Amino acid sequence: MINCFNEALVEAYNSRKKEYFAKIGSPLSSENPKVNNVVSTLKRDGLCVIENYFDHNEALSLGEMLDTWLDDLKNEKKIWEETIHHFDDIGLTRLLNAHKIEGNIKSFFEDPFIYEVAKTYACETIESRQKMLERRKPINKHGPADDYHVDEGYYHKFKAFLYLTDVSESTAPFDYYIGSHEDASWRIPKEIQMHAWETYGNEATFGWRGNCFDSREMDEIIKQNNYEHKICTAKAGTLIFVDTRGIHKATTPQTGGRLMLGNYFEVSRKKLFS
Ligand SMILES: O=C(O)CCC(=O)C(=O)O
Ligand SMILES: [Fe+2]
Repeated sequence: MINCFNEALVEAYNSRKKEYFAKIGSPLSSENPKVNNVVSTLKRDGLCVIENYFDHNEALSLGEMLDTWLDDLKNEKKIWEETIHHFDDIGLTRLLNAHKIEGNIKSFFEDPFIYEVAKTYACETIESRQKMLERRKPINKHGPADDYHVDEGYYHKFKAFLYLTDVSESTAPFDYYIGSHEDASWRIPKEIQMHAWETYGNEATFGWRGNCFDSREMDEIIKQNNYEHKICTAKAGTLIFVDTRGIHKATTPQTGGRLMLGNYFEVSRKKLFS
């Protein structure tokens, strides 16, 4: 295994990070007060929850319709050339490029408010890179995202989730530590490990990307930083904006499933660095 803290590696990580922030450009300056309100909450907390963004009943019936549709597709591997990912062992179904579903779903993925928030919060070069319909069934199996992790170290990763079911503590709420998106000393070794993983690959780092936290690490980080724990229980129609560079996890559903749409934003590394 490579030594993550050798000087050359740390230097390469520092210069890549510097280059990233030099290249991404500035955030958009929005004139919309609603956008600016969301963005200031996001800057402070890393999370902003907007209840009733979609009408509750409409969101519920959309969720029910999609639930039946996904049941009908349970043996299909593809729909309109798109792969349907069935992770039956953890009760997870994912359909990428879900904007191809006409109507309210397509409009959610094209919603200019969401794009403006992403660009004002992060930078103008951030793009929607994944548009996902996701369902989690309550089969009581722990999934890989059910442990605390960050999606990225310093690379922007920003998500807009729309719940299409009422989400309680036992039906897979999104779980986040408020304020953990900010710079802090615990991030640095994680970022260096992720840099090593990206540079040398799985083999060199024994498959350990370094973005997850065990309970001992979590206890230490929470104690030192005093982050507030937020479990996002909310009704269907709730929109959640989140900077997933902060510490978060999914929750294993117990009593019922969860359906949601997720628009995932990133700055393309390929465009920046090649
Ligand atoms: O499904 C969830 O609640 C969150 C999953 C997650 O870790 C993510 O979207 O980054
Ligand atoms: Fe995540």
